[in-house]
Amino acid sequence: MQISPRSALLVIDVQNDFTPGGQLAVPEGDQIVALINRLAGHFKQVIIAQDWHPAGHASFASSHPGRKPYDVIELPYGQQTLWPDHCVRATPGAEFHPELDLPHAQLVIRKGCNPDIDSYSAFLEADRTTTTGLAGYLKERGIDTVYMVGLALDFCVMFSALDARTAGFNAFVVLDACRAIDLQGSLAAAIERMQLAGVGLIQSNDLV
Ligand code: VGL
Ligand code: ZN
Repeated sequence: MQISPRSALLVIDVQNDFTPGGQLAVPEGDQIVALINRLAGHFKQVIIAQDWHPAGHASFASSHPGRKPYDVIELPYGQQTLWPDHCVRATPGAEFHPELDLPHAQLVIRKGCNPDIDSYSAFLEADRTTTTGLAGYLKERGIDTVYMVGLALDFCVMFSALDARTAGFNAFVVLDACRAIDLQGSLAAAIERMQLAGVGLIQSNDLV
């Protein structure tokens, strides 16, 4: 599989809080970092997504008295899984994993910045209308294909991949460069949703 010059690599949420020792650690989340660094060397365009919440964010269980992490509640925009406090902006947990090494990345897109709205996707917030501007950035740069890697496969990677398809991009997820949270079957459900949406599910050795 050739990487066309009109491709971008989108590196999603490889942050301390999502790796072992963090507040919302994804199992083996640190084990993809070296592979992501290596893959990124094959792309001219690298974009990094960073979960970046204000303290007291609506997705935190601690913001809802009587609720605990992993409860699901109804917010004005729909169902919201509640999480431990994580990726609070400008804290060490929100920093990139120390071994992530992407010196040629040109854009860091921060998401989940709105205190009242979560954003798993790097394209659209959970109200499904507020855009991050990423689709416009990619289109203005002539990019038609997005490869996605990072954390978590069944949340931020999946929603970014689905939204990339909706925005008209070819979308691929490099499965061995991702890890999942897997809450109540969420990994299997994510794979099925991505397949139905025409997201290509590949392995890194299909690419390099
Ligand atoms: C994520 C839960 C909450 C992710 C972000 O990066 O997949 N998951 N915030
Ligand atoms: Zn988050």
